[in-house]
Amino acid sequence: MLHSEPPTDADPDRWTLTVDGAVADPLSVSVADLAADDAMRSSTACTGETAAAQTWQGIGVGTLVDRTVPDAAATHALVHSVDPEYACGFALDRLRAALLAVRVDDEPIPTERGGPVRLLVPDADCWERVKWVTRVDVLTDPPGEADTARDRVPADV
Ligand SMILES: Nc1nc2c(c(=O)[nH]1)N[C@H]1C(S)=C(S)[C@@H](COP(=O)(O)O)O[C@H]1N2
Ligand SMILES: [Mo]
Repeated sequence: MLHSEPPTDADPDRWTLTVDGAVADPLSVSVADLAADDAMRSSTACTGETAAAQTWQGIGVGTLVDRTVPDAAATHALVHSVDPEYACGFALDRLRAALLAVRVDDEPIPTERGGPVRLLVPDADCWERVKWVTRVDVLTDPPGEADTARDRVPADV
Protein backbone atom coordinates (compact mmCIF):
# COMPACT_ATOMS: atom_id res chain seq x y z
CA MET A 1 0.00 0.00 0.00
CA LEU A 2 1.12 3.48 -0.68
CA HIS A 3 1.81 5.83 1.94
CA SER A 4 3.54 9.05 1.24
CA GLU A 5 5.89 10.46 3.81
CA PRO A 6 4.14 13.03 5.97
CA PRO A 7 5.20 16.63 5.36
CA THR A 8 7.66 17.99 7.90
CA ASP A 9 6.05 21.44 8.10
CA ALA A 10 2.38 20.59 8.66
CA ASP A 11 1.76 23.48 11.03
CA PRO A 12 -2.00 24.10 11.40
CA ASP A 13 -1.35 27.75 12.26
CA ARG A 14 0.28 28.34 8.88
CA TRP A 15 -1.78 26.00 6.69
CA THR A 16 -4.24 27.41 4.22
CA LEU A 17 -6.91 25.67 2.23
CA THR A 18 -7.87 27.14 -1.14
CA VAL A 19 -11.03 26.57 -3.16
CA ASP A 20 -10.69 27.95 -6.66
CA GLY A 21 -11.03 27.05 -10.34
CA ALA A 22 -14.46 27.36 -11.97
CA VAL A 23 -15.93 29.55 -9.23
CA ALA A 24 -16.95 33.21 -8.98
CA ASP A 25 -15.33 33.90 -5.59
CA PRO A 26 -12.23 31.80 -4.88
CA LEU A 27 -11.34 31.57 -1.22
CA SER A 28 -8.35 30.75 0.94
CA VAL A 29 -8.99 30.00 4.59
CA SER A 30 -6.66 29.35 7.45
CA VAL A 31 -7.21 25.79 8.60
CA ALA A 32 -6.81 26.96 12.19
CA ASP A 33 -9.93 29.09 11.61
CA LEU A 34 -12.05 26.37 10.04
CA ALA A 35 -15.16 25.48 11.98
CA ALA A 36 -15.45 21.84 13.01
CA ASP A 37 -19.24 21.71 13.22
CA ASP A 38 -19.77 18.75 10.91
CA ALA A 39 -18.76 15.15 11.59
CA MET A 40 -18.43 11.80 9.85
CA ARG A 41 -17.75 8.31 11.19
CA SER A 42 -15.17 6.60 8.99
CA SER A 43 -12.36 4.11 8.95
CA THR A 44 -9.28 4.81 6.83
CA ALA A 45 -8.55 1.17 6.09
CA CYS A 46 -6.58 0.43 2.92
CA THR A 47 -7.98 -2.02 0.38
CA GLY A 48 -7.91 -5.47 1.93
CA GLU A 49 -7.42 -4.19 5.46
CA THR A 50 -9.81 -3.41 8.24
CA ALA A 51 -9.49 -0.59 10.75
CA ALA A 52 -11.85 0.76 13.36
CA ALA A 53 -14.05 3.71 12.46
CA GLN A 54 -13.28 7.04 14.09
CA THR A 55 -15.23 10.28 14.34
CA TRP A 56 -13.79 12.94 12.05
CA GLN A 57 -14.84 16.55 12.60
CA GLY A 58 -14.57 19.47 10.23
CA ILE A 59 -16.50 21.35 7.62
CA GLY A 60 -18.67 19.89 4.89
CA VAL A 61 -17.14 20.38 1.45
CA GLY A 62 -20.53 21.51 0.13
CA THR A 63 -20.63 24.36 2.67
CA LEU A 64 -17.17 25.55 1.70
CA VAL A 65 -17.69 25.14 -2.05
CA ASP A 66 -21.01 27.00 -1.98
CA ARG A 67 -19.24 30.04 -0.50
CA THR A 68 -17.21 30.26 -3.72
CA VAL A 69 -20.31 30.23 -5.99
CA PRO A 70 -19.30 27.54 -8.51
CA ASP A 71 -19.97 28.22 -12.18
CA ALA A 72 -23.13 26.61 -13.59
CA ALA A 73 -20.88 24.39 -15.74
CA ALA A 74 -18.86 23.04 -12.77
CA THR A 75 -19.19 19.23 -12.61
CA HIS A 76 -15.99 17.92 -11.00
CA ALA A 77 -13.19 18.88 -8.65
CA LEU A 78 -9.61 17.84 -8.05
CA VAL A 79 -8.50 17.67 -4.43
CA HIS A 80 -4.79 18.44 -4.12
CA SER A 81 -2.43 17.43 -1.35
CA VAL A 82 0.80 19.02 -0.24
CA ASP A 83 2.39 15.71 -1.07
CA PRO A 84 3.74 16.16 -4.58
CA GLU A 85 1.68 14.84 -7.47
CA TYR A 86 -1.07 13.38 -5.30
CA ALA A 87 -4.45 14.68 -6.40
CA CYS A 88 -7.80 12.91 -6.40
CA GLY A 89 -10.73 13.70 -8.69
CA PHE A 90 -14.41 13.61 -7.79
CA ALA A 91 -17.78 14.39 -9.29
CA LEU A 92 -18.73 17.66 -7.60
CA ASP A 93 -22.03 16.32 -6.25
CA ARG A 94 -20.26 13.46 -4.53
CA LEU A 95 -17.58 15.75 -3.14
CA ARG A 96 -20.24 18.05 -1.67
CA ALA A 97 -21.17 15.23 0.70
CA ALA A 98 -17.55 14.86 1.88
CA LEU A 99 -15.90 16.35 4.94
CA LEU A 100 -12.72 18.39 5.25
CA ALA A 101 -11.71 17.20 8.68
CA VAL A 102 -9.48 19.08 11.11
CA ARG A 103 -10.04 16.86 14.17
CA VAL A 104 -10.39 13.14 14.83
CA ASP A 105 -11.98 11.79 18.01
CA ASP A 106 -11.82 15.29 19.52
CA GLU A 107 -8.11 15.84 18.91
CA PRO A 108 -6.21 17.61 16.12
CA ILE A 109 -5.43 15.12 13.34
CA PRO A 110 -1.87 13.77 13.76
CA THR A 111 0.36 14.59 10.78
CA GLU A 112 0.80 10.94 9.81
CA ARG A 113 -2.99 10.58 9.66
CA GLY A 114 -3.31 13.54 7.31
CA GLY A 115 -3.42 16.57 9.63
CA PRO A 116 -3.96 19.42 9.66
CA VAL A 117 -6.71 18.77 7.11
CA ARG A 118 -7.91 15.52 5.61
CA LEU A 119 -10.71 14.63 3.21
CA LEU A 120 -13.22 11.97 4.29
CA VAL A 121 -15.74 10.82 1.70
CA PRO A 122 -18.80 8.60 2.18
CA ASP A 123 -18.31 5.16 0.60
CA ALA A 124 -14.77 6.04 -0.40
CA ASP A 125 -11.97 4.00 -1.87
CA CYS A 126 -8.98 4.21 0.43
CA TRP A 127 -6.96 6.55 -1.79
CA GLU A 128 -9.82 9.04 -1.92
CA ARG A 129 -9.30 9.97 1.75
CA VAL A 130 -6.72 12.58 0.80
CA LYS A 131 -4.28 13.57 3.53
CA TRP A 132 -2.74 17.07 3.90
CA VAL A 133 -5.32 18.78 1.67
CA THR A 134 -4.23 22.17 0.30
CA ARG A 135 -6.61 22.95 -2.54
CA VAL A 136 -9.95 22.05 -4.10
CA ASP A 137 -9.85 22.97 -7.78
CA VAL A 138 -13.38 23.14 -9.21
CA LEU A 139 -13.54 21.92 -12.82
CA THR A 140 -15.96 21.91 -15.73
CA ASP A 141 -14.69 18.54 -17.04
CA PRO A 142 -13.53 15.27 -15.43
CA PRO A 143 -9.88 15.63 -14.36
CA GLY A 144 -8.60 12.72 -16.45
CA GLU A 145 -4.90 12.10 -16.00
CA ALA A 146 -4.61 14.92 -13.48
CA ASP A 147 -6.23 12.43 -11.07
CA THR A 148 -3.03 10.75 -9.93
CA ALA A 149 -4.22 9.18 -6.68
CA ARG A 150 -6.17 6.35 -8.28
CA ASP A 151 -3.30 5.43 -10.59
CA ARG A 152 -0.56 5.59 -8.04
CA VAL A 153 -2.17 3.82 -5.19
CA PRO A 154 -3.53 0.49 -6.44
CA ALA A 155 -0.13 -0.38 -7.88
CA ASP A 156 1.22 -0.23 -4.37
CA VAL A 157 -1.63 -1.98 -2.56
N1 LIG B 1 -1.90 12.79 0.36
C1 LIG B 1 -2.04 11.48 0.46
N2 LIG B 1 -3.21 10.98 0.93
C2 LIG B 1 -3.37 9.64 1.06
C3 LIG B 1 -2.34 8.74 0.68
C4 LIG B 1 -1.12 9.30 0.20
O1 LIG B 1 -0.16 8.61 -0.12
N3 LIG B 1 -1.00 10.66 0.11
N4 LIG B 1 -2.56 7.38 0.77
C5 LIG B 1 -3.98 6.95 0.73
C6 LIG B 1 -4.14 5.52 1.04
S1 LIG B 1 -3.83 4.42 -0.20
C7 LIG B 1 -4.59 5.07 2.26
S2 LIG B 1 -4.93 3.44 2.53
C8 LIG B 1 -4.86 6.02 3.36
C9 LIG B 1 -4.15 5.60 4.65
O2 LIG B 1 -4.63 6.36 5.72
P1 LIG B 1 -4.20 6.07 7.22
O3 LIG B 1 -2.70 6.30 7.30
O4 LIG B 1 -4.98 7.05 8.04
O5 LIG B 1 -4.58 4.66 7.53
O6 LIG B 1 -4.47 7.37 3.04
C10 LIG B 1 -4.82 7.76 1.72
N5 LIG B 1 -4.56 9.16 1.55
MO1 LIG C 1 -4.84 2.45 0.35
